[in-house]
Amino acid sequence: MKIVSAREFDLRREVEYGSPEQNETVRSIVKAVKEQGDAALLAFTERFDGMKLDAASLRVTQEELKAAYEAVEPSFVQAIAAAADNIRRFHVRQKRNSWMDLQPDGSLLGQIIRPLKRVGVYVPGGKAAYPSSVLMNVIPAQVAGVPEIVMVTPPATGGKAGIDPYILVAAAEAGVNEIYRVGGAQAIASLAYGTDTIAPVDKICGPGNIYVALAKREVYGAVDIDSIAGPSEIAVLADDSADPAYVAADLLSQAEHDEMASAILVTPSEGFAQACQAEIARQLAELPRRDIAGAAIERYGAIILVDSVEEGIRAINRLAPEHFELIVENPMNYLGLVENAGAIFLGPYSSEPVGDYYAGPNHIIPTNGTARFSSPVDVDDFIKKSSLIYYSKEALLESGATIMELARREGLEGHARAIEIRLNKEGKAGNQD
Ligand code: HSO
Ligand code: ZN
Repeated sequence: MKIVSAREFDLRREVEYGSPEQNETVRSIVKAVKEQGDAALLAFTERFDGMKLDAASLRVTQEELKAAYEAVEPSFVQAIAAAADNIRRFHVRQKRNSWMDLQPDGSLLGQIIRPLKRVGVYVPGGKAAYPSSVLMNVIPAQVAGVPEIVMVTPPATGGKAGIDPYILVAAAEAGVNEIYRVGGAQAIASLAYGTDTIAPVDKICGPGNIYVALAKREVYGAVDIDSIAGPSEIAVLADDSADPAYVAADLLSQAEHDEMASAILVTPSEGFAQACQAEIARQLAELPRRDIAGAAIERYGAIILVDSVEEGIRAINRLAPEHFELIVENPMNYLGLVENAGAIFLGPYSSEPVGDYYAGPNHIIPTNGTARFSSPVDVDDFIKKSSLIYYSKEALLESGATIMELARREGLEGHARAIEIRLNKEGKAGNQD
């Protein structure tokens, strides 16, 4: 990994919008499923996944879920359950309450919080099917109180044999048992518009390939969607107090996700920079996914030398990384300076995988500099709010004239009269008592 001097370093990468052909394909798949429902869904499943299914076999059965438990190690079930507990406990802290304020004049103002009714979670096929991501999507929705959570995943997530049992166990441990073996743009369309077999949802979340991403964009508006996550990022700010082997390992932990992943070290110490550089090379050579991690650090990796920890934090704020590890002496002293980072990991023992799997915070975190204005997935992503207004007669008589003035200023006489008609009647009635 190259060492560069302090300068503006931008970790932003190309966002994929798909080729015109891919966009066209997705549009036609979505349209066909919207119009023909199950028939189109089954035809696309046969064409793209090579699986000839009928409507009755789309849904994963209780027996399959049971078989999945038998196919995985008991220690995995325990590990998933322990992670789910931590994730649930963390997200429970985010719950909001509806509120109402009673005014002295008897009027009431408030916000009513309600969960979304039905949410669809997409789980991709192949190697990127992470059981941990199932928990990270499902648990905040559950904590929000979403009564119906449904999962879709391509029929051969686990290769020819069918759906990956680890995914099924993660779903079941999280409490999801409505699962359909459908994937790609056709799965997104069926969640958005519904078919005879799959009832439509209010929101679709979860990662997927370019076709899934384009399909989510296509159905947005008919349903809500989550933000489209980019490749993983880690930025570490470390000084001489850090262990270069730990820092190198943490950088590689994200680099192994994707050839487009980004791993950046920021340090005020040239000695540390060199030691870390050597460690990265040494550890990379031993890493099973060295091809992916190597490509990532080659393209999107850097070691940035800065004059001080404070300057390092300014560089981090410009990057706004998804994950930020601060491994310096007394990291707490600098926390207040950190403005832009999706998740902040403090000290030498808060290695990023602690957050990826276990600690409790969500691992779906804004990428590509978007931590400047957005937040990790949480319970708020699965609720909606209704405003509540109850005006008493007294309150309307008091403020009616002001409202009418604002309405007439906008040339909206009908608005003004809706108030006036009440003032005329009630005002007189009011004067009588
Ligand atoms: N670091 C990834 C999440 C993940 N890591 C899943 C392992 N499994 C993006 O935040
Ligand atoms: Zn990760």
